[in-house]
Amino acid sequence: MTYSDVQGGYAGTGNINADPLFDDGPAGDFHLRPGSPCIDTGNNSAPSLPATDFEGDSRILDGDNDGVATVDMGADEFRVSNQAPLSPSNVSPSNGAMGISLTPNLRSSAFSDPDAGATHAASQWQVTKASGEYSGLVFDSGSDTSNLTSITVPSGTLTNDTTYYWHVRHQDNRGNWSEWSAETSFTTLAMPLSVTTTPATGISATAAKLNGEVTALGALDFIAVSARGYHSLGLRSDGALWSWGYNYHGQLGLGDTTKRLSPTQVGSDTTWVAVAAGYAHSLGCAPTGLSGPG
Ligand SMILES: [Ca+2]
Ligand SMILES: [Ca+2]
Ligand SMILES: [Ca+2]
Ligand SMILES: [Ca+2]
Repeated sequence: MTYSDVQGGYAGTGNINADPLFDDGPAGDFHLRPGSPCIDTGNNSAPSLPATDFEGDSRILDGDNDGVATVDMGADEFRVSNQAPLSPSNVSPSNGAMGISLTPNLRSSAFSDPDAGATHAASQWQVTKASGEYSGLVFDSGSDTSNLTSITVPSGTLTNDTTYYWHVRHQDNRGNWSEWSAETSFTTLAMPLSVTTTPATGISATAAKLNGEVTALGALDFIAVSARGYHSLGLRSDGALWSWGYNYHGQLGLGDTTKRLSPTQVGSDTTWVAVAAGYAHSLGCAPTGLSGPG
């Protein structure tokens, strides 16, 4: 006798002595349970191996999900269950998060599957603008075999100051999809209140860098802005005029030629009603007429 599970043990190749983990042995149910030592431990080249087990399951099946089909010991050929993975959950961004970038990294919980040996084969990610409405999608990764538990939404997909809803599902190595995760939402960054000029032909790298350095516009309540090449002007709702940027020609109207990386008020007048920035000069309009700060 070989390749058998014998209580008390028995000499011979492949024989084992272990609880075979029958479903209900005393009641005559000799189905193997998951984890039984009889699964995939038989001998495929045993003489007169039947094509099916006692209940018609074909022999030989891969019962331990390792990719190699090996016959089981005993009357039963264990058939691996083929259940869907557990529904993942949305990990980040956290639900309701604000100020999220336009290329957020979406992250799901880890893959989990009730079947022994199951592995994570693919995920699918979907982003929508309408809660619970996934027919008109903003983004759909499709069946994605590389971004399994996180994905970065590609640039050009999302827009500023918008609330998005998303969900994700996991697929196991047997092709089963989980249920979709419970939807969560996030809101993208508000549109930054900065004036970015499209650099004209010939604009220097210094000017482009300066545009990138300018900060701190958020607190000012500009009702009109004008920008040209190297500098910008902002008109506040109270009639005050502010300028920032490059100042080689004194175009900021501040009485010097020092560049400003954040808005600086031009004088103390609060009578400005319109502004226009030139290439190397600025014009402001007050009710009394035209005046040039720089
Ligand atoms: Ca196997
Ligand atoms: Ca087997
Ligand atoms: Ca069976
Ligand atoms: Ca499974």
